[in-house]
Amino acid sequence: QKDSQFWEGRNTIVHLFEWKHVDVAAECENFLSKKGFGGVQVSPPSENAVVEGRPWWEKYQPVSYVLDNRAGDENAFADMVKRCNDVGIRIYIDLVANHMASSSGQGTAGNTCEPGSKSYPAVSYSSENFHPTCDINYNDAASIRNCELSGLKDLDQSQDYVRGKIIDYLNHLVDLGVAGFRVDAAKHMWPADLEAIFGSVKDLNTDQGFPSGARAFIFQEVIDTGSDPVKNTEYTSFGKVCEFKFGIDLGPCFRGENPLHYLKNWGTEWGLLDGGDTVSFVDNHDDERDDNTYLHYKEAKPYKAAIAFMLAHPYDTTTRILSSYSFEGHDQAPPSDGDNILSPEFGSDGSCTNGWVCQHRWSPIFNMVAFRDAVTGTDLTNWWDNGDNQIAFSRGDKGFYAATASGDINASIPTSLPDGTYCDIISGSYEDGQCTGKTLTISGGEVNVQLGADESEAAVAIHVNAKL
Ligand code: LM2
Ligand code: CA
Repeated sequence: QKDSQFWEGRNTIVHLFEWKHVDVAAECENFLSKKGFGGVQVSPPSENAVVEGRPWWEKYQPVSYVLDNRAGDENAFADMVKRCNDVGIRIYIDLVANHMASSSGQGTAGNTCEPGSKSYPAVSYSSENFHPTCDINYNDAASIRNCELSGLKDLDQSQDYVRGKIIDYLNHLVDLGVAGFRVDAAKHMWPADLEAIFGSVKDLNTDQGFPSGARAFIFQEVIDTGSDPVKNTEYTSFGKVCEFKFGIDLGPCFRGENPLHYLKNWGTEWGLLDGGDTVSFVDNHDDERDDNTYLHYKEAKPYKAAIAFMLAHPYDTTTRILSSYSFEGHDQAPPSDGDNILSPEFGSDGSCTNGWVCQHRWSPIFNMVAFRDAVTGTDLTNWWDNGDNQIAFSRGDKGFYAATASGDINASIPTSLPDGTYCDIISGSYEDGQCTGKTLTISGGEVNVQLGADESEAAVAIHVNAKL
């Protein structure tokens, strides 16, 4: 179903890509719960193939549904979910159910598999549980569902036996307190099979704070950019879908390749699905590696302004932020010491140091999560643009955002926020009644905006909870 199960007054899922369970647990307690986040997407937690060089993508090659891989074992997983739920942070796992490993040998929990003969005894799956091997033809919907994605052995989810194994895995996760599932490669599975599987998963665990009768949040990876025979709308009757057009269209605007003022009617008029059916994001773990249309951490200035726009905008959706590690090539492993993934370390300013980028700890990003909480329930008002690459808007009487992708903004812009002096939470933070960044003044119903194109940030944002 489509309810994220966030605590009231919380928003946004952060994907703590490749983080260990023990570190996620600490982050829920020390940071995410204090900054207003709603939940965490964790990398696939079940046993995966061990691939030479330990690339991140070995986690997309399941060997079994035993909870034990480089992120931690079942005890660590259970402890993480409990500690996060206790402070109001929901955990969503990345569910790899389309396929099983193509790499042979021992998996991370010590079980073996033989992809050549499609044998995964620890589940157990054998060759009759898989579709016959074939290469995907992307012009044909049946081939997209029944053939092998990158040569990974393709499970037949129409079989009751296969459904039962996946349902058992999901029920176990629900018992441990998870709130939902990011569905990997959903486009490569039949919607009717997924609907049957998710419909059979038990209600969320009331011992971990979920209301009685609450159902798992489903958000599915269906890459639909318009040209494909598989439509994301085939999947929206029983869950949400990840809206890839969001980042594809937003990236060029903030990079200065498409005038920002076109964002005036951002949302369904741009061809995005209704926000009630989507999870929005500026980049994900695949796009930051493989697709330069999307903005990502290496283009930090427009990236931060675009994420701030996403979090300021009322397009009604579940927002998601990627938190990743610095890398050069597609295959680069997470920060590690031999076979062990390293825990993130933090500098005195709270930023991560040892290879982890930690976008969620960048102040313009986490401050905008607080902005989104502060403006809940308001509409977009007072749209302003200069006919080109400068925009601004208010969220009723609660918040205001402005950005430039070229040229300096020197303007007095009408707003419904009360007169006064506010802290710009993009250039600094509001802490103990003080502002560490720029301040903006509103008088006579107009906010005076000075934002130079050569400043280190491309946006400003103020809200009622950061008023001086
Ligand atoms: C996804 N969504 O549908 C994930 O978001 C994406 O990260 C996964 O690919 C993909 N589906 C499969 O779950 C990653 C990675 C690939 C990697 C696969 C499987 O981007 O590079 O493929 O996981 O580990 C690797 C090799 C590839 C090889 C394949 C099978 O890179 O060259 O294909 O394993 O051996 C022959
Ligand atoms: Ca498939």
